[in-house]
Amino acid sequence: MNKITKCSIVFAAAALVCLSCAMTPVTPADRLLDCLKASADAGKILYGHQDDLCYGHSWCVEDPANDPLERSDVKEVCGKYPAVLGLELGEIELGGEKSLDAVPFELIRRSALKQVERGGVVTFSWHPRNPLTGDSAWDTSSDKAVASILEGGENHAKFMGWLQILGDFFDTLRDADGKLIPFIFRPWHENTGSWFWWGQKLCTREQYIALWQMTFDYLEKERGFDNILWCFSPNMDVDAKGYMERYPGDGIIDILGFDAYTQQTDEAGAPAACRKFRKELTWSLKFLTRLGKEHGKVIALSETGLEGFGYPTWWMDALYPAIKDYPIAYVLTWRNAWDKPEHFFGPWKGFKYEEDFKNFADQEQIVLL
Ligand code: BMA
Repeated sequence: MNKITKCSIVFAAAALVCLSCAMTPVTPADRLLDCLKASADAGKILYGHQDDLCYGHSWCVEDPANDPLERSDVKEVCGKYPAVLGLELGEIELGGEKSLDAVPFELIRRSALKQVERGGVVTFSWHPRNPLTGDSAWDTSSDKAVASILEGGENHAKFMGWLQILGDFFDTLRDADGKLIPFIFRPWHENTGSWFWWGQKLCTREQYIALWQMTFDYLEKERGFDNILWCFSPNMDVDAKGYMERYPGDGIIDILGFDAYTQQTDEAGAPAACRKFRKELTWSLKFLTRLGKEHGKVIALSETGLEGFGYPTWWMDALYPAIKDYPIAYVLTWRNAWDKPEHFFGPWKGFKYEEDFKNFADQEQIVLL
C-alpha cells in the first residue's frame, strides 16, 4: 500500500469516526460540522446516495423492523457503503406509517441509526404536502401556500402541527446510549425554481425566509435540537447573486449546498448534456467555494445525477472533473427507485456502466465507508 493510499484511509477513518468523539465542540451538530470541515480541508469528498439502505434498483427491505440493513446498491458495486445516507421524510406530516415514496418511517429511522453506527453521515430532505390544497409538494397551483402557514395565516396552526410531528420523529433518532444522533436537515430546497409550493414564483423573498426562520425556531429553540446541521440548497440555475437572494442567513444555515442534475436526453444527446453539466457545475462550484469562504460555511453538492445514466462515463467525465478541485464536503446522488425501473441515479450491480462508478469510488479523494 503506498503512502498516499494509507494516509487517505487513516484520514477517512478519522474523519468519520470522530463523529462519536467528545472533543472541544459543544453540541453534536458542532462535532459533525467539524468533521465535515476537516474532511473538506483535507481535500476529501464524501460520497452519498439517497435511500441507499432502504431499497435499491431492484429490491427493497421487506421487514422494516428487523432487517439487518446490510444491502446497498453502492456496496454491491464497489464493496463499500456510501459515507452519506440521504433519507426522505415527505408525508411524515400526515402521521401515517410510510413516506411519499412508500418507505416505512421505522425503516428510515433504523437506517439513519445504522448509518451513524457505521461511522457515516445522515442527511434528511422533506417534501411535505401543499398545506393549502392538501396535494403534493409539487402542487404549485396557488402562490398563497407559504403565506397561509406563516404567523397569522389560516394554516399556521396546522403547519405547526406538522413541525411537531417532524420534531417527534427527530426525537426518536437516538443511539444505543439514548443520545440524539447528529444529522443534516435540508428543507425548502430548489427554491430558485418554481416546481415546489415554496419555490421562487410562489412566495416572496420575505415569506421564504420567514418559512425558514419559523422551521428553525421551532426545532432549534422550542424543541431544543442541538444535533441538526441546516443545509440551504437552491438548484444550479443561478449566479452567486441569485443563490444568495433568498438566503435565510448565517444564523440559521450551516451548509451551502447545490442541487444540480444533468439534463435528461436520449443517448444521442447525452454527450452534449454531460459536457454542459460539467461546465456549469464547475462554474457554479467556483462561486459556491467563494461564498463558503465569505460566510465561513461548509459547501456540498447536496443532490446530483443523470437519471437512467444514458452515458458510459458520467461519473468520471462529467461529475468527477467538475467537483475534484472544489472543497465540497460531500456529493450525493439521488435514489434508485425499486418500483420505477428507469428512475435511478446511483450505481447498481448489473448496470452496464458500473465500471465507471467503480473508477469514481476508487479515486483517492472520494470517501466511502
Ligand atoms: C423526486 C423523485 C420522486 C420522489 C421525490 C422524493 O426527485 O425521486 O419520485 O417522490 O424525489 O423522494
